[in-house]
Amino acid sequence: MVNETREIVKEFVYCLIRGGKMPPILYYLPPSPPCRAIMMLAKMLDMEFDMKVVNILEGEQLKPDFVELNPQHCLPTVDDDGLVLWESRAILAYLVSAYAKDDKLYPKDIRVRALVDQRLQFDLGTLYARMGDYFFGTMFMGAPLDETKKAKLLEALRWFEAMFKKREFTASDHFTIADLSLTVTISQMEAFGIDLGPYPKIRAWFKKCKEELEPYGYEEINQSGADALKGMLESKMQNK
Ligand SMILES: N[C@@H](CCC(=O)N[C@@H](CS)C(=O)NCC(=O)O)C(=O)O
Repeated sequence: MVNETREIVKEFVYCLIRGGKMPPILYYLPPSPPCRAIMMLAKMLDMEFDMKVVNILEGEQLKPDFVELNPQHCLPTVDDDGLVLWESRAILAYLVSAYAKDDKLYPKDIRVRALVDQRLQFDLGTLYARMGDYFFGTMFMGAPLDETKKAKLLEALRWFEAMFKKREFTASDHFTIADLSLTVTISQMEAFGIDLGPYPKIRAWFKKCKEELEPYGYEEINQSGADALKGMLESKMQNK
């Protein structure tokens, strides 16, 4: 009853200040890398979410209500007034398009946007994917680390290094959502112990991205999450 009253008051307040629209709901878990990208973007856009923790370590994402919402049962998931989205990079693009005051983070210029999209997909399908392939089996299940998977990850890092020929950031001369997503990936692999020494261009770009994100929770949201996952990985490796 107390909760119901609280919800009614909340809706009433939103009616008054936002013409009736409730803030989007973000289903998340703080250390999750793709969730960290969304949380930092929310700060950059100064937007509010109704934040709902789903503890995937306890299997909460498999509860029927959540699977009904997102049959793929992954985090982050956003519900914006009935528009339900998952895949963090698609969420980043949507949130900028729907809530940013300009298009700087996801430029409308089709040639720049093409590069932002390519970089985002490189992250999703190659860089983040190869990092996960190398580390996550160990981090979640204590499987032995596989050197052939490490070689694939380092190959992707060399490709990423080679992308910094013309621009300061990955897709443009300014920071975009491609940099945000890739910063989370690079910070996570650095926390896991990948040496960025052989990649000077990645290191220079990474430094600039950290400066860019410093006011938007880089340490509290991103680094603390990266360190938490590093702790999980190390504890599984010690138990070997
Ligand atoms: N490509 C997805 C990855 C989503 C993902 O794998 N999320 C993990 C947490 S980091 C998850 O929800 N795992 C639980 C599950 O899939 O059941 C994205 O960027 O959003």
